[in-house]
Amino acid sequence: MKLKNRTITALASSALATTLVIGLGGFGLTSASASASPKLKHGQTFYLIPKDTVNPYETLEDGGITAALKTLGDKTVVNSGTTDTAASQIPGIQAAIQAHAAGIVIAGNDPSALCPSLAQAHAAGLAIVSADSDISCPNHLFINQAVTSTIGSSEVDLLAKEIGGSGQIAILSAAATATNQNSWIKYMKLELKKYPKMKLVATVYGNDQPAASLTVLQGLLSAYPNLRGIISPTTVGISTAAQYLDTHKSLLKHLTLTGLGLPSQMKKYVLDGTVKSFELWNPVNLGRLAGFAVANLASGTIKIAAGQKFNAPGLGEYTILPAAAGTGPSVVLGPPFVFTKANVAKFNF
Ligand code: RAM
Repeated sequence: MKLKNRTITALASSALATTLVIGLGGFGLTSASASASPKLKHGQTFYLIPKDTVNPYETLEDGGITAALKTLGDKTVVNSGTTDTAASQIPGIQAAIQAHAAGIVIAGNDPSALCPSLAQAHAAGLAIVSADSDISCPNHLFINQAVTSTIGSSEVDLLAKEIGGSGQIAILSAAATATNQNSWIKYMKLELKKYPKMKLVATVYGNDQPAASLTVLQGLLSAYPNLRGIISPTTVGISTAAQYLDTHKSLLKHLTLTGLGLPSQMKKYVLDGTVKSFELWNPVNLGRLAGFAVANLASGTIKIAAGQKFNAPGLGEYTILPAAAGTGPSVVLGPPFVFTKANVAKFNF
C-alpha cells in the first residue's frame, strides 16, 4: 500500500490527540466538538466488553471509547476476562443488563456463542455495538477498523513483496474463534491465489497470549524449517514473534515476519531491521468512533440502518453501510496503514 502524506498527517495528528485524550485521563475532546451532537443524551452508562482486559490493543480501544463518552457526560464500565473466550464475556453482558446500562460495546471472541446473551440485552433495551471483532447476531452495529477484505489481502501483498512471491508461509493468529482474524484469514487465502508459488503450510493460534503465541511459533519453526514468511494478524502474535526473531537473528536470513502490530510495540524491531513493514489503524480512534456510535444509538438519534449518518467529533461524519459479505450493517473507520522504518517512530499508540 502506498504511503500518503495526508494519511500520515491524519494518523500522526490523531496520535497526538491520543496523547491528549489518554494523557489527560479522558478529557481530550473539546466541548466545542462535543456540542456537535446536541440531541445526544447525557449521563448514561455503557459497558465495554473487550476480548480481554490485558491486551494493550484492547486497552487503547477502550480508552478511546471512554474518552468519547466522557465528552457526553457518560460513564463506562469495562467488564471482561483475561482469556479470549465467549464464556469470559457473558458475565459482562449479564452485568450490563442488571445495571440497566444504555448500551454495550463488545469485541467478539466468538461469532455466535454470545448471541443468546446479547439477544437478552437487546430485549432489555440496550444498544449493541461490536467493534474490532464482529458477532453474527442481529440488532447490532459493527464498527469495522477497515474494509475486511483489504486487511486480509494487503497483508498477503506486503509479505509477497518482501519474499518475492514464493516459498512456504504460515499464519500465527489469535483465538481460533476470533471473528476478526478468521475473516481476515479468509481473504488472505483468496489473495494467495494470485501468488501460486507462495504456499500456506499452517495456521496456528496463540490466543492473543504472549506465552501461548511463543509456544505455537516455536512449534511452527521446528515443523517447517524452510518457512519463508509468517503473517501474524494480531498485535500480540506479531510482537511476540518479533521479540523471538530479534534474539534468534539467524532465522532472519530466510524468514520474514509481517502482520498487524502496534507501532509502540513494534518500533524497536522495525528500527533494528527485524521487521520491515506491518499494518494497523489507530485503535484509539476505533474506540472513539464506537463510543459516538453507541451514544447515538442509545439516544435514538440514529437507527441501525444503511445510510444513517452520525458525527464522531474529531474524526468526521460516518455513514452506516449496508450489510455485505457476511457482515451486517457496519461503519468503517478507514484504510489500514503501513508502518516502516521511515514512519514508525512518529506514532505513540
Ligand atoms: C489483537 C487483537 C485485536 C486485533 C489486533 C490487530 O490485539 O486480536 O482484535 O484487532 O490484534
